[in-house]
Amino acid sequence: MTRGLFILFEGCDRSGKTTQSTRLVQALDDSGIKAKLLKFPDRTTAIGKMIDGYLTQKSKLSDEAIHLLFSANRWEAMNQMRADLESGITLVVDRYAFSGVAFSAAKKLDFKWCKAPDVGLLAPDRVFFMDIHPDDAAKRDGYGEEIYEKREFQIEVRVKFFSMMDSSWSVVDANKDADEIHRQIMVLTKRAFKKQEEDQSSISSL
Ligand code: 2DT
Repeated sequence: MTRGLFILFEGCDRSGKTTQSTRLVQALDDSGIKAKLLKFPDRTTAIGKMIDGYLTQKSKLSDEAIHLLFSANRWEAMNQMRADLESGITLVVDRYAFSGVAFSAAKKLDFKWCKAPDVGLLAPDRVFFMDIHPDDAAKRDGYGEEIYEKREFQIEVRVKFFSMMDSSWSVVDANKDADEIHRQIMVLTKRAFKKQEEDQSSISSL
């Protein structure tokens, strides 16, 4: 049994992550590859509901406390994610630990401190960074409804994302047409499957 791949979409708000991750899962399903879409924060759990209250500005939490809740929200999904990957299901994930670090470090929390609670989480095989300048994102529908959707802050978040990139990341121009982006992501995803077929690498950790 070959394991599934862990494919992650990261990016600033309104960069099209949700649209593209949904389309990727559909396309994988259509081509006979079992795939599941996950989103962080998962607002359906008890921890996720606390996060949702904070994001929609119904409740207040310290920067440190919300950071740890975001991390705990990933940890509570870990056993299921591992089981899925081991059973051959590919996981397409909309935001993860890099969002956790980028958003909290943009609030000036210590970078190393921000990374610490996520150490040991499953690591993605490929990361697609949906890159859009915050000025362009601000023109998209619904922008500004949540706590972090402010221009200066998003610019800082984008810088933090760039500081965490390594060779497993691909920067995707999120200003392009959605169909064109989807085609590019399919090419990169097929390449990732081919590489996994050759390397047979096991799931690694952050
Ligand atoms: P969505 O708009 O994608 O639901 O994200 N965030 C997210 C953090 O600050 N830390 C995290 O660990 C994660 C996963 C990014 C909601 C907002 O929550 C931010 C935007």
